[in-house]
Amino acid sequence: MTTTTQSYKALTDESAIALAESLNFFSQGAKLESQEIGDGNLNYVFKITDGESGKGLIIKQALPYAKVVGESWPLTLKRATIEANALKKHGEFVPELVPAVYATNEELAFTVMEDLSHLTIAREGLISGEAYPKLSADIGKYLAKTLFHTSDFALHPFEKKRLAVEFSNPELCKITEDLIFTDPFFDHETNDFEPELQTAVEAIWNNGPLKLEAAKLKKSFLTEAEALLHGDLHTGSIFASETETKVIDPEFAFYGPIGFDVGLFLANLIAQAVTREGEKREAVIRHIENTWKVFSSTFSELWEEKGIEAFKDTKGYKEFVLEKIFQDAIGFAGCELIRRTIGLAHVKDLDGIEEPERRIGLKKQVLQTGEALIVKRKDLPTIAAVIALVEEQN
Ligand code: SR1
Ligand code: MG
Repeated sequence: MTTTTQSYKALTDESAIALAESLNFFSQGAKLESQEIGDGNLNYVFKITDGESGKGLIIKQALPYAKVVGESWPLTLKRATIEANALKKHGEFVPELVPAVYATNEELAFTVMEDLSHLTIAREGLISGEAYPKLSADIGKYLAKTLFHTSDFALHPFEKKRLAVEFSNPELCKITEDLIFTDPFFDHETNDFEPELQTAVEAIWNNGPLKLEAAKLKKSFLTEAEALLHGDLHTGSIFASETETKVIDPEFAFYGPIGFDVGLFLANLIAQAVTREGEKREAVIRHIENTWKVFSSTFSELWEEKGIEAFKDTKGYKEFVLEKIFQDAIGFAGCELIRRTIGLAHVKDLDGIEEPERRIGLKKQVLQTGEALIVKRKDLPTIAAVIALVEEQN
C-alpha cells in the first residue's frame, strides 16, 4: 500500500491520526490517540493507538535535518525510502526479526509499520539489567541471513549490483565515515567528552599506528560493497523481550563490508558488559560469544546449502571469508567503542552512570579496549580471545 504524492510537511499528532485513519487499518470511527515516542537522533516516531480495540501502528517520519543537532544539520529525506526498502528486503530472509511495513510515502518521508511497543528497546532493557536470553541467537541469525542472502555468495551479480545502486546512501554513509571513522581520531569540533578524558583522547589523536589501522578500516567501509548492511546495528536499533527480537531503523542501510554490522552489535554489547558485574556481566559476555557462534555457523550452513559462488567448494575459501569478516568486525567494534565514548553520539550505558569517578574510569577502559581491538584485530583468532581482551582491560 503506497499513499498519494504530497509535498513534505512534518507530521503532528493530529495529522498522524488523520493519516492513520486514511489507511483503513483501524475500524471506522475508532477513537485514535497519537504519541510522539521518538528517542533517536534523527526522526519523529508517532505511535497511533485505538484504546478500545488495543490495536496500534507506528508512523516514522524522517525530518529534513538531524534532530540530535538541529536544523543547522540538513539531512536527506531519501533515508526514509532506504529504510522502508531495507526493512522489506531484509524481511524476505528474516520476517520474524523485522517489523512488517504497511505503507510508505517518499515525499512525506514516512513509513507506517507494525507497532512493537509490547517490546522494549534492547539498550534500555539491558541498562536496567535484563538478560534477553534470545538476543544473541536472534541477532546472529539476522546477521547471517540478511548479509549472506544479499551478497555475491547468494545473488546473481546483476541483481547484487542492482541492489547496490538502489541502496546507494551517500549522505548517511558520510555521517558514519565522519562520526565513526574520522572525527574521533582528530581534534574535531563534533567530538564531545568530559575534561577528565582529555589526556586519553589526546593519546588517541597522537597515536600514529592506531590511526593507520583506523584509516584501513575506514577504507574497507568506503570501498567494500559486500552485502546490504543494516548500517547502524546498535542496541538502540533493536526491540526485545524474553521471547522476541525485532531489528528496526535501517536508515543507514547500504552495500558495505559484512563485518560492519557484526562489529557494531558486538561493540554495543561490550559497552554494556563493562558496566555490569558478576552473573549479570557474564550473561552479556555469553551474548558476545554466542552472536559470533550463531552468525558464523548460520553463514557457513547457508554457504554450503545455498551458495552460488564457483569457488565455494575450494578448500579454505569459506574459512578465509569468515576470518576476514571476523577481523573486520573486531576492528569496526573498536571504532564504535571509541566514537560512542568521545564522539558526537554517545550511549546511555556509559553516559547514564551517575557516579563521575566510575563513569570516567569505565570510559577510559572502553577507550583502551577500542584501541586494542583495532590494533590487535589480526592477532585475535577467536571470539574467546576477544572476550579475554575485554576482560583484561577491566
Ligand atoms: C547525527 S546521527 C548520530 C548517530 O545516530 C545514529 O543512530 C547513528 O549511529 C549516527 O552515527
Ligand atoms: Mg537509528
